Amino acid sequence: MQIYGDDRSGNCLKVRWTAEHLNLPYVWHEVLALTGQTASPEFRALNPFGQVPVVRFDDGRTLAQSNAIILYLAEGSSLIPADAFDRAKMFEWLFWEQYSHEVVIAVRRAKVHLLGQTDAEIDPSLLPRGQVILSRMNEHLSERDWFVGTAFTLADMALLPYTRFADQGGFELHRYPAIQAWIRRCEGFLGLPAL
Ligand SMILES: N[C@@H](CCC(=O)N[C@@H](CS)C(=O)NCC(=O)O)C(=O)O
Repeated sequence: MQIYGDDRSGNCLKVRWTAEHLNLPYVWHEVLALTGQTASPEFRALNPFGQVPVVRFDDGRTLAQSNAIILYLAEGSSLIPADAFDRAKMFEWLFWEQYSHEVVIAVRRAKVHLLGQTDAEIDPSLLPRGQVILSRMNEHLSERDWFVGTAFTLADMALLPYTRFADQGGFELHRYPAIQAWIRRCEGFLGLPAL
């Protein structure tokens, strides 16, 4: 399988880490977002929406949207709970990640860290909205080790990369000790070096 992704992107890292964890062989093609590379006709042929990550399988079929990709790769594995309710809770976090978390935490981090924008250029609502999001996660993780059930699932996989990068967006992770402990647990589970 060919993975087209940008290693600075949390959406892309989810896909890489899922493939790594499941020992799925892949070739990584680095495509830099925010530089126009995703707008080339060659890339648009892979993903007409012009976004990474996108995966091309050996039979030529392609799949975009990070959470759709990790769900497909992890089908039948322990990363997806067998219990229907736990599986639905995992989906609850996956949808929340894309609709509420990524659009705040990842967007502010991209503006600060990747685009070098100043506070004056950035939507001022992103910082307080992100703080509410991180507080909500910290509260949830104060009572449990993983987002769903008693084991690492795709809910953790999806929420990990941009949460781990949150400091780069001006969010102070030291204010959220349960999140920090969860990040260390995830790094241990996935074999990632600490940032
Ligand atoms: N919902 C999509 C979002 C993908 C996305 O926003 N990708 C960004 C990079 S993280 C991108 O490729 N943007 C196009 C560009 O900036 O060139 C997913 O989860 O895969």
